[in-house]
Amino acid sequence: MAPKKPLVIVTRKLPDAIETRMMELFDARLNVDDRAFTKAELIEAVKEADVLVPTVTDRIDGGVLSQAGPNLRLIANFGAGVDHIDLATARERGITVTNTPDVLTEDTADMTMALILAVPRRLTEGERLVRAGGWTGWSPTFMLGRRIWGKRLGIIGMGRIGQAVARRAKGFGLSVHYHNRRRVHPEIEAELEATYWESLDQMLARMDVISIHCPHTPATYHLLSARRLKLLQPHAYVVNTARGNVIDENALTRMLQRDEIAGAGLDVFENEPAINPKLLELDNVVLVPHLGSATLEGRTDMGEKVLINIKTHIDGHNPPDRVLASML
Ligand code: 8YV
Repeated sequence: MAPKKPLVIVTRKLPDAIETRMMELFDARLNVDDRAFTKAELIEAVKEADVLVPTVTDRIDGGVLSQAGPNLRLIANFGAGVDHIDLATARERGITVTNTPDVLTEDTADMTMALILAVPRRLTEGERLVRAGGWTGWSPTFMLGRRIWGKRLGIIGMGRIGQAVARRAKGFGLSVHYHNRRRVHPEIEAELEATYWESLDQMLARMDVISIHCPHTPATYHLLSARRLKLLQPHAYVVNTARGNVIDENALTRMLQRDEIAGAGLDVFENEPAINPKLLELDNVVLVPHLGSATLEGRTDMGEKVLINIKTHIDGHNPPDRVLASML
């Protein structure tokens, strides 16, 4: 008799090719309706599953994990960020957590670059005007934005995505500056012609555009606090494709309302899908519904990573993308 296949519970609808392979390899329970699990449903899932495949929309906190059944040995997250999972409790309970790094780097960097261009060049503001029938014709002083070429970009978090953004930014004539826990390898710094700032405060005060690429951890919660946001120059732009909680969204909104900074491009928010309603009223912001990695190729590659992590774990090996609580 063939050995029993492990029960893999997937909390959201994944690309078809990934779901089909899940069905072939495992006793997979899919969510074809794509309705987010309630807390009670998550608890039921961790009680039963051998492997849970959650996404950013599932809060796998201590309350959920404390109810996990003895079979749950792996949480194979669909996504790179794991701030929705209580890693310390997972470790205590001997549950391995994996994620999907690398494969979403280029897509997220593209989205970042799109925002770095869209906000100063007033792209969505102009688009709204045209659609509303408000365009009365060209004029030399109509809807002037700000030039990107020759400006300074300050990257917070110079990991894979930060570096991919830096490469693109160089091509657009921005000079690259960064703040990171650790200075990157001198060869990378030389390739990117990047200037390292040990002091985030010092960097913030000197940049034209700030882009966030660090994970959300207890140490980076509101890293851009009201105090730090005030260090920015009034012509500066802020772009965030990392996690909403890294910026104090209310403080940012107040500064945008008062024109204390020039604009913001946001793909992530503190309480997704809720957005501070005052942000919706502002013209100097571009708002995107967490689409950083949302390409068919990216989401399929993320699914492939999930499959590999589950398969290697089930076959008794260390899955390649283990997340350790100590990494954060
Ligand atoms: C994903 C992301 O779409 O990978 C991440 O951390 O923020 C997104 O690109 C999301 O996490 C899927 O769970």
